[in-house]
Amino acid sequence: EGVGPQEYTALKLKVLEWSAKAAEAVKGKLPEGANIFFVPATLRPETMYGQTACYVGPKLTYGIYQASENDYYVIGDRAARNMAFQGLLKDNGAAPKSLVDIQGSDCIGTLVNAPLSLHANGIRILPMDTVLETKGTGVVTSVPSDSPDDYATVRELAKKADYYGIQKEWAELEIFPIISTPTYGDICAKTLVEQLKIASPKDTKPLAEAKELAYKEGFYQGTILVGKYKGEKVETAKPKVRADLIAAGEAFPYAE
Ligand code: A2H
Repeated sequence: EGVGPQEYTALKLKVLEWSAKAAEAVKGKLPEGANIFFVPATLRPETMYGQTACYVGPKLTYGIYQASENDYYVIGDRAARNMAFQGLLKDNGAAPKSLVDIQGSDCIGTLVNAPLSLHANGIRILPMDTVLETKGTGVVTSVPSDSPDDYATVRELAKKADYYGIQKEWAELEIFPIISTPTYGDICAKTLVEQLKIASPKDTKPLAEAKELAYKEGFYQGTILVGKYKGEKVETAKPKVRADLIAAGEAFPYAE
């Protein structure tokens, strides 16, 4: 992508109910009353109304790091070092220590609360094989209405739920229209995945093209369909949604 630093929005998705394996892994290792958050990094905070799941790399290892008195973040090790460097953790030394290490696959099925999501009862942690350990926090929130990668992934997960070891309905939460675009309609990721005949999340080349098209169209032509900034252009609403999330303590700036 660009050459300058990426200014991400790191979103705090609070754990409501651990998967059985994760519950076992964290047992006795975190203080009573701790708030634990999965922390995806996003470039599209204005789409957060459309979150239907949150992805981890099933083969990646995550740590749980203390961020403040009561807040703990589930993130990759590399992200933890970056966050410490940016003063975002409790221990901001060169090698912050996790309280627990946990395999991505063990987190699958965990129920989390996603700020702004129209799915107010929570969304599930699901596997995404294409999550990179070297980008963001290693956690990716899923907005299948506006991200072709996310759309291709939920569709794959629903199709092969047994293979992925998930409940089919976790990948079939309703996809609400979040942004209206003149060229690709109100659920632009779906339109693009279909137009470019993308069959799976492994169709890297057409997915990269779809991503580029969706991003440009959404950012420059898109209008928000829901929430406080309904009717506004994405370009102007985006910084406002981000600022609101940060002011509410539901997100924080994260750069890399
Ligand atoms: B975006 P850039 Cl709606 N591995 O957030 C793979 N992908 C990752 C990642 C990782 N470790 N960390 C972040 N990402 C994704 C929303 C979104 C995103 C929408 C549309 C497009 C889009 C919801 N998913 O990204 O390479 C995250 O997905 C397309 C550019 O740093 C993050 O923003 O530019 C984006 O990639 C960051 O990608």
